[in-house]
Amino acid sequence: MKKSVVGMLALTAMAAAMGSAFAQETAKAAPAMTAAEKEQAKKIYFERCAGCHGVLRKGATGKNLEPHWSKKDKDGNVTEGGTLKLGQQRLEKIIGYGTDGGMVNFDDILTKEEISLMSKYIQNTPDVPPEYSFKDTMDSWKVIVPVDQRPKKQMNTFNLNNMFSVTLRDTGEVALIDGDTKEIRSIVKTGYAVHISRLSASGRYVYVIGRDGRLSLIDLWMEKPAVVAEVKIGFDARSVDTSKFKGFEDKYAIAGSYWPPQYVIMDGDTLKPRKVVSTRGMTVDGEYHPEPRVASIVASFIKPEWVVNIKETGQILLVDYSDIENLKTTTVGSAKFLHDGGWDASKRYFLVAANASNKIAAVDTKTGKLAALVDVAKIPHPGRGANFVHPKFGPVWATGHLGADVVTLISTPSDDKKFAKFKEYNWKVVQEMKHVPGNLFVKTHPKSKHFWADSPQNPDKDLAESVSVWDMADLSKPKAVLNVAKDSGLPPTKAVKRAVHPEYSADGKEVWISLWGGKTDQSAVVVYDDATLKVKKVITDPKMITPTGKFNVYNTQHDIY
Ligand code: DHE
Repeated sequence: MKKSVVGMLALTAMAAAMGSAFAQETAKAAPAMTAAEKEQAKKIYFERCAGCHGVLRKGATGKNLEPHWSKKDKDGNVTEGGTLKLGQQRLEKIIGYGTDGGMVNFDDILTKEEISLMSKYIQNTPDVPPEYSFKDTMDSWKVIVPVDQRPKKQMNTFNLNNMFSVTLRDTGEVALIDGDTKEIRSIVKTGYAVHISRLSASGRYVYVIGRDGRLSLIDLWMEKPAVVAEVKIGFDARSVDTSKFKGFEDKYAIAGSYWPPQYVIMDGDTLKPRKVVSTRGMTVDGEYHPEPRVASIVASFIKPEWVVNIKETGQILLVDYSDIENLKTTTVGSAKFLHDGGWDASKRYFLVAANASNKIAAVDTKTGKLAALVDVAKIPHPGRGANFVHPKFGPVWATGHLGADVVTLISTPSDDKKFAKFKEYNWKVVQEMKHVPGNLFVKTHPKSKHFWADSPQNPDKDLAESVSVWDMADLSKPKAVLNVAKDSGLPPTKAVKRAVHPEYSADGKEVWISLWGGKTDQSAVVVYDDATLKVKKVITDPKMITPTGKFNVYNTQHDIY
């Protein structure tokens, strides 16, 4: 007993000494900042940096940004240092001009003073933001139109199947655009830098998640669709989906939070919080991680289950929602860092990018096991990916890459006898189609003969403003490159108008591309005829500010891609 008290005292003294040595080192080396400067930098960090580097700055898609971090080789020699080692000048250069490793340049987004401020900020020890409890979630919950006061049938004449929910990123809104007439039917206030929209199984409700964790529920049956319920599920979020298995249609919603690292299960028609589950725990390498963020979430059609992909741990969770009081979860280890993904054509396998490992993980939702870990080119970024039948290799799922000049085609299994001869290719990369780096999203449609890929993160302005289109019947034919900015007829601007996120109309005959311009520039959604690749309509409006993701109701409801 005595010994252990002495031991504890010794440990406490050691910790205090270490703590003060650490504090002295930080205080000595980290540039001083006023409280106002820290507040300003904290806001910029949340808005611009946390998505890739993490709130605690342990790194994911982006590098570790802790002041004292270091990477050692097998002989124990330090090969890379933290932000204190990099120092003010080097950090300013990295933030301003970007790196070959994939860090984008911020010299056209942040001022010189802001770049200097951020360089100072990241040499200081990261702040740990507060937690967010079930009670906090509950306190934020608002039902704006109670269920019994909502329409009993569709009160408008829109073809709801072909509505598009379009993210207006910088205004924190979504535009609901009629796919048939191309008219904006409603602009709805949602969360900050709104990220994605998903549909309820019935197609009636749209769920929109903002980066600030605000989840908005829109009722498409109203004469003018509007938000009927809201809840804040955390401080920083990216993903949402609904229960789609037979018998559970429109019953539940689930939203994933980046900070705090947790997911929230809610009632589907009111967003009443039902359960909060933390995702903190061990990585696939067996190390504890304090910030394992919830990346993509998708609802299974073959089981009452969500596939919840945890970025930092590389664990894929299969969350069974048939009894949420006694929640059962299967944990499938894959690789780091999980990001976005989509179903194969059979909707049995979910394929997700482990982007820092340059791998695609495929989980078999029928058996609840990992089906494959496929090595692919640098930084896969599929969006939801794209499925088609390759003339030589049968059913394939495609992913683009942020860091490589190819689109990768992976053979996927099928129970259809006519595809039995392609079994030998399953889970192999069967082809890499030549593209350009900086690709974020790929898309096709079961009724289309074309395959579309954007390249909005390419440093070349022309390429960032263009999309590429392949003829799937003959992939050896040169791809068509369409300059969407020029095709839009909008006046040229110094700021890049990034052509981003191809999305099909419900009938698979049109492809909608966002032109994501500067906040004060005129932006547009350009609609192409998929058969002729000619512009059919340029949807533009002073309110159309920074459009990015577009979610066609029917295709999103049924996961058609
Ligand atoms: Fe996204 C999907 C995270 C930046 C547009 N984005 C996703 C998903 C995740 C994610 C986890 C998958 C959600 C799902 O399926 O449940 N995105 C992140 C980031 O962490 C990141 C890299 C940095 C950040 O700070 O947010 C980031 N994303 C962007 C953008 O800058 C984009 C291009 C423009 C924008 O609107 O912000 C963007 N992300 C999108 C879109 C989807 C998406 C359009 C949905 C694709 C789909 O077809 O389903």
